[in-house]
Amino acid sequence: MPGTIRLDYVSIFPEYFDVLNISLLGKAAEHGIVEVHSHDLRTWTHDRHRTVDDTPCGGGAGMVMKPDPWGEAFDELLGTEPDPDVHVVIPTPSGRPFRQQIAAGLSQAHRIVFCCGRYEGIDHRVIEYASRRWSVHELSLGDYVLNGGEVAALAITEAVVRLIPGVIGNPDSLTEESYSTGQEGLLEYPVYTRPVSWRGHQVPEVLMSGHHGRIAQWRHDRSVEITAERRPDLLEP
Ligand code: 6GU
Repeated sequence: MPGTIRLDYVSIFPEYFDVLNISLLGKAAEHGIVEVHSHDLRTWTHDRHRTVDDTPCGGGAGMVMKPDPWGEAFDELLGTEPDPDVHVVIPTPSGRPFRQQIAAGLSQAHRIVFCCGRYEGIDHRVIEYASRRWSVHELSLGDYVLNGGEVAALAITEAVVRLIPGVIGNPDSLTEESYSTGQEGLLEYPVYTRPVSWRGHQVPEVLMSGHHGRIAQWRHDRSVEITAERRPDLLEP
């Protein structure tokens, strides 16, 4: 078995990460492949109201997460020594687009700390400070806005953990998938199972023909067709 990966989540809603104890990820944890720890950012506040936010310097709407609780969270979870093998993931709609290739890279890590911001974001000095010590990834799931980084951190976690050897039973389902992840640049073709006739809808005949070459050609054609319709950007040279 390859080494274990430790995942830490820092958030003002640490209960979001309770779901990691079920499903694929729960099994990975049971087998000792992953170790999950979630933390309440307010642990690292010292005032009566356990304040984690403040008004933005320069004015404007919303609130910004104060740097101090994050600094103390880093001190406790990571110390202050630089270590490029430690990965710090900061989900943010202004991050780089999260892709399968980034998931594959993170699946080789031994340590990932997810920093989940709320409000209008985290004081930028926190990102500067962490970037000087660890490998920081500001990542976005796509062009829409979530209220906080928690749901994004869960999505990123699932994409990463399923790539760790031993987490998915059937390794073929991972290699074939390169087809549909944007790695090979095409979306997945439609799939069918029995019965061949269902409520007046038929399984395409070619799939029942036993001609492997024709089946592969049909699937490729459908992939190109669906990609052209839904993600024409993936077909550009
Ligand atoms: Cl990573 N975070 C937030 N808050 N919103 C998002 C996102 C991330 N990706 C898309 N929208």
